[in-house]
Amino acid sequence: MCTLRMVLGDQLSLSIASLQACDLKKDVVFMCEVYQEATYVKHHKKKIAFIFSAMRHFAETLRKKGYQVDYVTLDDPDNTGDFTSEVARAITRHSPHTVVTTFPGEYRVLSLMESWGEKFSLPVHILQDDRFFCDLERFNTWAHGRKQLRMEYFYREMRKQHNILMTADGPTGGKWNFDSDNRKKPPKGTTAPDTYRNKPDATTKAVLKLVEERFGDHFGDLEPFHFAVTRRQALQALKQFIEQRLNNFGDYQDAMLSEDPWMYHAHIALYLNVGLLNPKECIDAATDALERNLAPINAVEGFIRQILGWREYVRGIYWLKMPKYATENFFKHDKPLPDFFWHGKTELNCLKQSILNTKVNAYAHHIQRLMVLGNFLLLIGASPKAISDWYLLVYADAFEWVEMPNVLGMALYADGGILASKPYISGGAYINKMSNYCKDCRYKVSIKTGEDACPFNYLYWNFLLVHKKKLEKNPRMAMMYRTLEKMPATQRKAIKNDAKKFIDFCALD
Ligand code: DLZ
Ligand code: SF4
Repeated sequence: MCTLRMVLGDQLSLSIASLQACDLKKDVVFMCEVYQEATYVKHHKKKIAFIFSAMRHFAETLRKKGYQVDYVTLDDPDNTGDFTSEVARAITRHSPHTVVTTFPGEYRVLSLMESWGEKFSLPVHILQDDRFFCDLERFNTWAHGRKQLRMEYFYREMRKQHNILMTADGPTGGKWNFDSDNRKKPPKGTTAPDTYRNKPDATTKAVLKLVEERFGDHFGDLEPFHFAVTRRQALQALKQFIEQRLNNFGDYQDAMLSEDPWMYHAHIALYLNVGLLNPKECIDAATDALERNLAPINAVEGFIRQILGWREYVRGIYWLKMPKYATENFFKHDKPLPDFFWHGKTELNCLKQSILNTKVNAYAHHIQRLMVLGNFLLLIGASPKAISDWYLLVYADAFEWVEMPNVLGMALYADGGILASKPYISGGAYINKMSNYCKDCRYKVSIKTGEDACPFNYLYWNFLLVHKKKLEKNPRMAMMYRTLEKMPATQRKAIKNDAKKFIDFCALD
């Protein structure tokens, strides 16, 4: 009798726990493309194609290495469409004595796995996912008894524990964090070296056809499709970033340009999150670039903080706080998403650019996601659940463990401050400072109220007025409330009127 070893679509690593004790002669590796996973939120077409193609390539790699792989494709006529019934069919085919899985990236999938033992009268082992620097027990120990769970302190512990960017005297370069160097505006005419582009092979072409046929009504452009779908290609994408863009990654990390959706960012989160790359090799590549003087410390530290600090930290928060975290709604917001989030036809140029980038690429960089899209949705009072679902489905790198704390905690402050020390809100001036969007916008960023005013301006002050009770005691908000106090009553009234009109208009759109 064999062991059935399950590998999910975001577990495409040869070192994944469920494969670690595999008996090549006896055991069966089980993978399945299922309708329910692609549609419980209607994922971006490009994201589905990426996952299916990467899964098929991974199955092929396993076969070449001698594994016995049972792979169910989406168009298999017997495919029942969900994990539980596909595992049931696989058990009928192979009569295993045990099912082995790796801890998944979603609470919903963990609950399914936990029901299988009883359902199938078989032992089901859910092994820890050891592809992270910090296991969940270690995170919980760090979090235990702390009033505030700030990423910065967690990150410093990770740096020390794993001896990354450390010298005998302390952090490399004398500081833990070089973010203050990372907010430069790119000089006119800046063009960053292009992102990695891979040509679809026959496997990917078959997947693209399948996705168009079965998920044609989902959000997003399927083609051009140029993501890496194998480990070899993902390593190439990492190398290209390290050699061509890392040097400027820090300086222009927060900059947004209409003509360049990719900028100097890495665009490797999707590969890390499905397991084609592992976090350690990405960090090693960056420290190596620092040692070879290919990139400065502010770039290397900023990149490493995302992987060693932020990524590990949000995963810890997700598993510590679920399932309650999914329902957090500190501001009691309940508005639907404006329709233009699905097509990008809006006169607010910053939103138009960020949504269209998302639609074409299943990608937008972090400051578009945070300062433009998240900021706007928070200011208009859209429902955190609707927003979280949107982010989960539109971005190729979004899996719930990483998406949910970023959206509910960081972008929306829906958790009331577990993750962030204050809501991340801004008026138009900051968007203007970091982008070239405003010069081509129908609205005027310098005007505060009225027909031509940038909506971010009055929405920002309106938000502070509406949520005064919840926010005025926060010391980091004190300055804004002092400014608000000094505002003439007529101006406050104009702000409220403009905001109401605009928010009503968004609901109609
Ligand atoms: C996101 C996704 C999609 C679109 N399709 C599949 C699939 O067909 N098979 C699969 O194993 N996983 C898929 N995933 C990922 C899951 O929805 C889910 O996020 C992870 O299994 C959690 O670890
Ligand atoms: Fe966005 Fe306002 Fe600038 Fe227009 S003026 S692009 S709405 S920030």
